[in-house]
Amino acid sequence: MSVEEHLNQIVEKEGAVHLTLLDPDSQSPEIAGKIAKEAYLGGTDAIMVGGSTGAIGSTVEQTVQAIKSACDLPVILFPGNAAGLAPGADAVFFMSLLNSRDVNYITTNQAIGAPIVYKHNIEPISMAYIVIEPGGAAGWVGDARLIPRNSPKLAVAYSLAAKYLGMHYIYLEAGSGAEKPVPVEMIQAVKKAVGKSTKVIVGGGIRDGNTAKERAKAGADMIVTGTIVEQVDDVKGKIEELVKAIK
Ligand code: 1GP
Repeated sequence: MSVEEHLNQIVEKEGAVHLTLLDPDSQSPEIAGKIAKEAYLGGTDAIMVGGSTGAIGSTVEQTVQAIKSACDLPVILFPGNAAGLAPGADAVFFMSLLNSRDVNYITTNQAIGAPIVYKHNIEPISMAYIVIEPGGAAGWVGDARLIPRNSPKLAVAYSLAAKYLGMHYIYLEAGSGAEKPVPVEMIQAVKKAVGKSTKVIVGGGIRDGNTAKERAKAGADMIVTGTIVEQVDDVKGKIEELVKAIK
């Protein structure tokens, strides 16, 4: 079964998927492996590996290897650009930053990266990346025309465009460590418009079970947490809290 089928099956059976994001630039591969194992024990469904700055080349490859040796979870690359691709991962969120002003983040890195994905036989999962205020480093690096928090209509417009372009997943990103996560009203509006078959991923600034639960109830099929998992001492306990809240 492909990683995409596996994730979609979890959405069908359990309600929502929890994804743990590890930025190879934030810790050594060894520590990343340890965090991934705790996250696995806490019930996360897959590990995403990537970041906007510094997550490139051998750093990514070694982090992927360490996570693969530490647990059996699918490892999905979440590259900031083509340099964030590395062999050994099960899948890649093959994404286009739809509301970027910079063609590099819409199609150029995709063209540079596609032959690498092909060569290493990494499963591509087609995804629209839509950056919402405040946007964080992802918004800055990707030169995004940030979607205002109070404009669900614009998020819906981009999401429908993504669906009509054939993308399977839509990632609503508030930016890593965002003070406020993507608003519930925006998630509701996007999910209502794109329907069941297009999966909605939400991330950025989600730190506790309640915040995750509200977003899953609003229609998020997958919840991503990164910063909080890298910060807490009790990774397993934190993941259990988040997973229990959204399943
Ligand atoms: C960032 O959405 C992800 O790309 C995760 O955000 O680090 O705030 O959990 P956090």
